[in-house]
Amino acid sequence: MSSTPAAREPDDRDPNGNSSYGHKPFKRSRSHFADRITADGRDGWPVEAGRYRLVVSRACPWASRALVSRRLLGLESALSLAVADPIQDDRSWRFTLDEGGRDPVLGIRYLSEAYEARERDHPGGVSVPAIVDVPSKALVTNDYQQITLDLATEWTGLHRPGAPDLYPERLRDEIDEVMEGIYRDVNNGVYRAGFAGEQGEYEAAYVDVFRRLDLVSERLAGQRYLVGDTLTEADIRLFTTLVRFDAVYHGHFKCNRNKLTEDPVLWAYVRDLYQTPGFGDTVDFDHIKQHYYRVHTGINPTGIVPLGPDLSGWLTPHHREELGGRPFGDGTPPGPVPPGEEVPARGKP
Ligand SMILES: N[C@@H](CCC(=O)N[C@@H](CS)C(=O)NCC(=O)O)C(=O)O
Repeated sequence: MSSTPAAREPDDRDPNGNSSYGHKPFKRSRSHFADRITADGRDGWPVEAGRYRLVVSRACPWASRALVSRRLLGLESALSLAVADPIQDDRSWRFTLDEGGRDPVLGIRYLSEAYEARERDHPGGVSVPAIVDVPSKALVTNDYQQITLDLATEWTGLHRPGAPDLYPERLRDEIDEVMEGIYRDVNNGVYRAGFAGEQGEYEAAYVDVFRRLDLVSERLAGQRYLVGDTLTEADIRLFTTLVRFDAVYHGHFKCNRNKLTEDPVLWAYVRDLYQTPGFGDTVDFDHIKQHYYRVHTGINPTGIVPLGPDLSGWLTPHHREELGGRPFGDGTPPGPVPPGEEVPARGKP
């Protein structure tokens, strides 16, 4: 098995991903815990079925990448899932959706307990996605840029039969290049706009967001997926921002030149992905809206959560199959969502 080089790390990352008010530009710093779970276990964390627990919030775009990858690759039984309450309190992500307010596998009430088990008084915030070692209940990694690449390339021994190759070796340079621009201007660009502390900073981010979306829209006008003719990591990373666009980035983050539904190419593209097993079945629009509008009180002081947008369009025909493309390459779509992991009706169109 070939080993994956560490992902190129953007230089502007922040452990919290959230708050940067005032006049300091929004910055993301590097992940603090960047150990990797690999086939050869070189960081001390070998890939092993049942050993690790993926902790996510369905609200979070970075965590949602891992949710989609895990489904597409069929890793649900090998890597169990904990879903945090979309509303953090002053101790951050908590398991109040679970009975007794405790994660049933780790037995903890707060994700911070796993961070503390790994490193007492660790600097930096508590963020999702996080992968926790079940036997020691200690955090292994919160490196959201690397987690999905490792699921695709290091966890292959546990992939389902028919799993797609989400990071094919021959396309890696192109995938990395496309993802770099999308990360800077779109994935992180919407945050730079939303958390801007001054007018110029906001305007620069807004311009970056829509310039990149225009480029991506042009690229996707004639091809079904971002790179090659199958789904790749690049599509996953674009999807998790696009699926949130009209619900939170357009209003709450002021990325409002147009709604996604007003760009016929991107709207059809994101619907195509949403309707592909493994993508839409991980998305909870209720968690997304509750988190952004209630947690970011600096930009939405009333905490009022909007009722819209109307979600009924998400299931309408997209006609993208007319562009060709083979979503899963020589593989097959994933099976149904495992029992207990279904998104509740109020989070779906
Ligand atoms: N902080 C992560 C990126 C992921 C991230 O920013 N996640 C957000 C949620 S979307 C988070 O957990 N923020 C901490 C908080 O809100 O308390 C990293 O830099 O590695």
